Amino acid sequence: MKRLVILISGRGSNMEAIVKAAQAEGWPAQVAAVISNRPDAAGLQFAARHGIATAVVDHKAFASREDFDAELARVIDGFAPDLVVLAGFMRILTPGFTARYARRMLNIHPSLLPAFTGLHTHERAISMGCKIAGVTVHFVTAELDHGAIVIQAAVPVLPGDDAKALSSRVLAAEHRIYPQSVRWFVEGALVWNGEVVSHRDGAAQHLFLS
Ligand code: NHR
Ligand code: GAR
Repeated sequence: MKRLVILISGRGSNMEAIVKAAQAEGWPAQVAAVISNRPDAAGLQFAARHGIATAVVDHKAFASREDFDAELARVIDGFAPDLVVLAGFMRILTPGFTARYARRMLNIHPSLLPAFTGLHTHERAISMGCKIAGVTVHFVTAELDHGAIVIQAAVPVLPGDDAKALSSRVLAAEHRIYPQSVRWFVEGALVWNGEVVSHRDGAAQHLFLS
């Protein structure tokens, strides 16, 4: 059994999608813990209700990002994960932390990378007049939103969309591609060619939703 630790900061709907898919599809994996940097993250309650260990490492209690990341790593390592999953986790991680989990930490970012790294992706895509938006699952490296891409999903930007409407269309895609990406990792189906990740059997690493 592979062990997963999922990091959240809020609602946790991607974490929920992964927990449910792992159970329903009988993955060779278990969610060992859900960890939040915010004590009030709603997703902690879902995890606790499902018998998953939870922990809070409150970034406000630390004087520096290095101190926060050191404690976060100590708590994560207590659960001995094979994979760390960032699911709406909202703190930028230091290079020491990303190096520790190199090639075993995934993130979901709500844009079609390399467009719109960072925050407020939906507002920015709409204000740029983008006609297609989407979401990317990628491995985490020191450079924000730049690691190897596992799956991308595209959705239309429709006339009259605001950030809320676009984000809910993108979120439906997130709930499909994040469980799929984690499943591929735990099955050992992802292969590295230099800095690029592909699926062992050539499965489609894209999804188009209308
Ligand atoms: N850290 C590294 N080094 N590399 C990545 O690719 C990371 C990362 C940490 C988080 C997720 C993320 C995203 O998908 C992520 C990827 C937060 C911020 C941010 O600016 C940026 C990117 C991401 C998450 N955070 C503010 C900060 O000062 C706080 C914002 C808040 O609390 O609301 O850390 O885009
Ligand atoms: C998701 O849309 C995720 O892509 C995004 O935050 C939301 C979290 O939702 N992540 C980022 O913006 C990272 N900067 P969730 O807590 O319900 O999974």
